[in-house]
Amino acid sequence: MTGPLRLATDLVTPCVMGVLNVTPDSFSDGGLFVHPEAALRQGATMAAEGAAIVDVGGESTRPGSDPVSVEQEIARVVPIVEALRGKVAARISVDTSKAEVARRALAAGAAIVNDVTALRGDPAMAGVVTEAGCPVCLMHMLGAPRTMQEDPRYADVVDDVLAFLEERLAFAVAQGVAEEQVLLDPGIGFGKTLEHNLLLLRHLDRFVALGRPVVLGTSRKRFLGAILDAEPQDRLFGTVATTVMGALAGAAVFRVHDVKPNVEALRVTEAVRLAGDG
Ligand code: 9MG
Repeated sequence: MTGPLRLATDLVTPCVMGVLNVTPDSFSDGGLFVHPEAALRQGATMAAEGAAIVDVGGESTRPGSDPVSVEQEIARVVPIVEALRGKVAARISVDTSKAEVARRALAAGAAIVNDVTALRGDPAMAGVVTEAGCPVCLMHMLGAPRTMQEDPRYADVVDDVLAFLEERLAFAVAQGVAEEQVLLDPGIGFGKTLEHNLLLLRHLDRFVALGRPVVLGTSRKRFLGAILDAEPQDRLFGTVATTVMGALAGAAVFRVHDVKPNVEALRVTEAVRLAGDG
């Protein structure tokens, strides 16, 4: 695969983005994949199970987490991107809000930037994305990971998150990012109560109507634990339920830890959704 990834032709059918946290402290898999061999094995497994994208992140964004330095994040992420590049049959995205981390990861072979701050975290990030001509995911978050779950409030969560994403899309385009390269994400769990998350999922079709591919990240998240009274490793069936609902609403990319069950759920959902279309 050469040249920048073009979203318009590459990410049109729903696909899975596998989560590869190379952090010691992520909420459900912290510490498991910090070594390049373990990360490479996990990336290869996720690709073999059908992940179109492997999302490599070196800073935890779980509620209450502390930021890490640019140097530390580069030291975690870049060797893993290099280890995966050309060896796994999936695109690599870099989960970062730091421009220098994104720049180094793109140079090492990443093809997509997943920025949970939607270009608000680092004023240089839009330039890095524009320069690379790569896809970028802009996600909604209220506040910062450290404090975002402390009494989040909205006038109307769906209207507010929609307005935010429209504003960030316009900002990105004004900064030179091609509109066709932008993905949008309502940011499930990022400064949201259980009710907020449920309303965003129920009204996901309104995000799809913005006209850009929608990324959905529900995997093993706390709101599923609240509904199911289950620990992260026991939230798979709840995650799969949201993948199916998301696909029916028209979401494009499903960011998950458990690739195979979600890929299979998507394949069945798509088969039914397209039945009779020839
Ligand atoms: C890094 N990260 C954690 N959760 C996420 C989500 O829901 N969406 C995106 N785009 N990234 C996420």
